[in-house]
Amino acid sequence: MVKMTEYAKRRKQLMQKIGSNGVVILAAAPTARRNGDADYAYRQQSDFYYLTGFDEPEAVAVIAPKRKQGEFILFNRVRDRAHEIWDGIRAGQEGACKTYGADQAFPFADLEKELPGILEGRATIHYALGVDKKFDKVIVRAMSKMRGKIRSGLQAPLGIVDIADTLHEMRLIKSSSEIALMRKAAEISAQAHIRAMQFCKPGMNEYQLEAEIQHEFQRNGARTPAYTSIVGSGANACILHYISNNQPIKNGDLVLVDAGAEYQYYAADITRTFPANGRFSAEQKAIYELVLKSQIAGIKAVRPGVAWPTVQTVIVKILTQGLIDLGILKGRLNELIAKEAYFPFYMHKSGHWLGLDVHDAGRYKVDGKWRKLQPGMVLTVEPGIYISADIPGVHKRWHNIGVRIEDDVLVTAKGSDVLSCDVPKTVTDIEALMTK
Ligand SMILES: [Mn+2]
Repeated sequence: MVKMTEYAKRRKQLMQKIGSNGVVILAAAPTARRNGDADYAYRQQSDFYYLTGFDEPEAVAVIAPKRKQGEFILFNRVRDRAHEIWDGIRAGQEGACKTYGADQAFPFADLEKELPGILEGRATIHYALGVDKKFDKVIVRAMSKMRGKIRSGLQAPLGIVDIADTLHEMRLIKSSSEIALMRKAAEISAQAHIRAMQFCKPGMNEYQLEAEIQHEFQRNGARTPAYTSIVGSGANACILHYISNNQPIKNGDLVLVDAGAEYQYYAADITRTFPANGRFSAEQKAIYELVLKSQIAGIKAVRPGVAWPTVQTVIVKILTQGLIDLGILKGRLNELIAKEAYFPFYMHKSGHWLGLDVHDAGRYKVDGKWRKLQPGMVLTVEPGIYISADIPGVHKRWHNIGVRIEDDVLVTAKGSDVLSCDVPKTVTDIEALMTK
């Protein structure tokens, strides 16, 4: 659990970053209607949650440093018995202050009335423009309303600054309580992958394996996956974002499972690839061990001070050399790397930041330069090789072998810590687990 005091600390830190003439405005995620009057389960917007811990819809958080009436202002739903009977208890304005530490709370309906007054005298609004189009208009209306009153001495904000410059830089470095939650999310996800390997049998459908994964997530308190699980067998393993998960798993197929739980808002993102029948064929094993070798080397490259793309460079070199050794690519290593000959087989990056979002906030380049890794960052390392049958010039014994291996890696002072290390990934360990 992240304590309320930590949210307050984050707001303090953010206020120091933006200075006393800035103001932060965050809108809660809208509720998503599934159909008729049935909603999807509500999930708060990650920036909003990171600063408030508040998980109700129809809310706006404003953080205004040095504001006399209070620096943390929450606009949220009023308590209303009729709605609460149907949808559950609301914090209301009293709860916003008592439970969530707001200095001031207003009914959500008062937002447009109160906002210009709060923005007065602030030079810059720190805001994620373009994410919530409807709310963008609220901000623009408040700003133009204030501009109309400039002649009467009112000071209107001059501009909008992307929240990525401030808040997202904070989100990139995880606190110890965040790391604990991410470790838990990874542990639950690891158990789900182990269960998938144990339950997998040729003749099952992909969705049945997905159900085993979901079962393990949910019984451990992770109600939803952090993203739609990918369970792709045979040729489907070569489709990067395959989520249909509705084909029968055939004997001799490889199964690629990319699935991670969301636990108390934090994501895990793990991929494993295993043989449907528990035994790798010679070709599957060759590709698998190549991907694994590159993944282990990629993880080894993760440590403070290393530029983020170094991980990719390490992976690309090993994969390209391996494809030469297997006779799939022909030519000299450096030339093949230079012309990206590996690209038809490995067409994505080495990974991404991980946190409240599966593709988490934080820039990859700062001032035009690739970012260097720092302790507290969490990133995925996920090389793959995908040999679809339509790549020209590849012998058909390699066809439809799709392998990706992905782990969640925390950068530590000394190097790294693999949060998702509980899932087996060597050929021997996977075969042992599956044929037990
Ligand atoms: Mn990933």
